[in-house]
Amino acid sequence: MGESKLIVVSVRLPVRLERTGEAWQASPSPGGLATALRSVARKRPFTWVGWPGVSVPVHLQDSAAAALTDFGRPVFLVQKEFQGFYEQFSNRLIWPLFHNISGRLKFDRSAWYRYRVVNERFADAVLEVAEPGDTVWVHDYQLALVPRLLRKSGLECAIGFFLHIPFPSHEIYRTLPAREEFLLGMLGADLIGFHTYEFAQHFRNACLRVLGIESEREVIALPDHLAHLGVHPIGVDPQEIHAFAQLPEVKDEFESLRARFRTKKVILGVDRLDYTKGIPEKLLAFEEFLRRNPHWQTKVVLIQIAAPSRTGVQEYRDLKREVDELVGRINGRYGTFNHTPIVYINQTIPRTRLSALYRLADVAFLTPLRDGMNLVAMEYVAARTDNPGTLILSEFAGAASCLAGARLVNPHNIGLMADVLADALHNSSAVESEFQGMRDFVHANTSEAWAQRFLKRLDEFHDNRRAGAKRLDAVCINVVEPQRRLFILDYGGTLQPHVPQVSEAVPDRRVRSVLHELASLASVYVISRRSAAVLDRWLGDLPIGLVCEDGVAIKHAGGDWPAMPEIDPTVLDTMVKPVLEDFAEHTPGSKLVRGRVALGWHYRTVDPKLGALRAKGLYAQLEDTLKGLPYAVLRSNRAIEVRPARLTKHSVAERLLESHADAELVFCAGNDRVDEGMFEVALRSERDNVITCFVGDKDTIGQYFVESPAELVDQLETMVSLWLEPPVIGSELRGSGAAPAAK
Ligand code: ADQ
Repeated sequence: MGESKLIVVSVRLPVRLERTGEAWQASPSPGGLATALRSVARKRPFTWVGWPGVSVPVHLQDSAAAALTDFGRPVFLVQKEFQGFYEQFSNRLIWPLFHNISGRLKFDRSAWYRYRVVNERFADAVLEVAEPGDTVWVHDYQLALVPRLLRKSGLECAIGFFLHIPFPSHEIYRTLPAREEFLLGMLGADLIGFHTYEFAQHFRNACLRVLGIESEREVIALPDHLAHLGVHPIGVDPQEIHAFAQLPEVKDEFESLRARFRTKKVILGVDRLDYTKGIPEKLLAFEEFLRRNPHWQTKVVLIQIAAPSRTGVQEYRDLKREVDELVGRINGRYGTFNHTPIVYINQTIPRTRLSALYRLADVAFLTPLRDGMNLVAMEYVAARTDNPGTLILSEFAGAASCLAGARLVNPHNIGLMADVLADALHNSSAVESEFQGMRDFVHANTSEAWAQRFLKRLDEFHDNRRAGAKRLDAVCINVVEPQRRLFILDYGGTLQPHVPQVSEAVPDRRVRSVLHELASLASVYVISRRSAAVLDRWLGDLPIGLVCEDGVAIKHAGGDWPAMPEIDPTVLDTMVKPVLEDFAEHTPGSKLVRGRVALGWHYRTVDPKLGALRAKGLYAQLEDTLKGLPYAVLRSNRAIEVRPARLTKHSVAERLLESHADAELVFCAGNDRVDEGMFEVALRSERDNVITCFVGDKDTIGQYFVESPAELVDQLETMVSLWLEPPVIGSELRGSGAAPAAK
């Protein structure tokens, strides 16, 4: 195997693809990401996966791919896909939502469908070029599902994901209809990078509130791996910006601009024409500044460069009209024969030219309503090598958390921005020491350093990865050979999804049928929170064992329930109840729940953050209070419960293992921490074949996991069919060739 390669996946390949007749020509079109990856790409084999930026008819895709060989692996999209995936779902839903732009969500199911399909296409393209040991780095919100798709495929690579835009607070994120799948998509990565600590915390919070995953610091634990969260603010390339400034044509341009604006102060705005960039707010603030400061009216000019962007989207066309009108109004009101207050250029201009403008401007005025980072702020700092300037920057740009010498403004406060502008122009000799601090940051945190640091951390995490649970796949595990089998299956959340109403928790036809079939091949026990009477009604006609009230009594297949145990309530009433009452009183939304043998504190409707915090404290206190007594303190899904230790699932598992001492295969499935107590017992039993399977997306001590009860039922069905029709000797299956077994 050769040296491992880096595969970068982004929506666009850094290329311009042009067609002449049936032939294609590709030329580089480097953006910020390509620049950032330059030095990394020199050091190791490198491939880029992305869309080449134009629609390519199917019959010409081979020739286009050939023209693109040196640039990467193209993913071709037809117009419909592009429209749904890119324009609709990515740019009309995720983009405004993640930038806190309120308004009605435009969730369109067909666009979401396209988004998923296109993400699958990107993942497939990666799988075609990836080899074990490679590193895959996926970029941005358009491809959020790719990390998980790659992980699910079993790819043995380090997977990184970087979000270039903000991650919103959970109140906003929760409104996204596809919120679970989108989060889980990103969580497929080993390392998820954000520009700021705030965005990373928002993401962590969303994992807690949307998926119910509690996390420690910057690690989200999933069944099969750890997803680390990293704060990696992107940078620019100061050397390149400096080199631009040395070009003769740039020097000439700078001199001619300086001569033209000799008697004036220059304020500069450079933005994509995007509604998140706060261009109307900036223009209104400039207008207000002129109104409040008449003496500046002919002595200051605002140069606003606005690169056309997403012109196919209605919101962007509306913005263009709004900006055109504002510029017209302000220039009409404050312009003279010799002076135009706003020089407005609605074009993408060469970056060399931008560097001349950065050098010219006394003030850079950048007022995004929300921005992942804002590279223009950094480019401005990097360009001002000889004299400092004033950077007025929105506090809602990620860059505000890195550039300590900037004057921060709230872009929604027009009057305040006008005052800050006036102050900046009055005191235009910017403080050199403050500016130097920003220069130091920009030089230390270049785009190349950003890429190198991210990849270094990604490789470290991947090298130190723990062996997580594997996805349960009945075909690949050795379920065929053992002949005596014991199945211990939790019910709610494991065989059947959790539902709020008991009446809806009735087992469906598939569950009953698979239990029935399984019972002819194994000893099967179903453990549930429900009473003996309910379990009898639901499952009593099947030839299986039942365990009621989470461990209170066992009824063996074909037998009767034993007498239900009576317990002395003294400990629960005198030692446990007062503690739980105290916690319930101080934790709004939580409550005490009394069972026949147990006392619980439930916090399902408590704010998840508060609930997790209190649960930790309560657990520790109860453990301490009950030390040495035969009681168990159990943490389950958003509940803490105390019950006699002999009436727990843990003790049921011990008894079942004892009474089935000859079982060669023990299969145990559950969906919360209490069920993991059963896993421990099964794993400690040292049988030859123990399979513990967790249902859900949280961290587990189980060896295997499935995502949902439906997936578990699928796998149980597969096991049954493997036993009924065992594979022939010599097939790929391990443990094949066993005869169908009797129980
Ligand atoms: P963008 O939203 O594109 O990027 P930004 O960070 O400001 O925003 O980068 C824009 C780039 O385009 C800059 O390099 C700038 O020089 C250039 N540019 C802007 N206007 C131009 C014009 N008229 N002509 C030529 N060039 C122009 C997304 C996120 C950001 C995040 C970046 C990088 O929205 O928040 O900083 O990715 O992660």
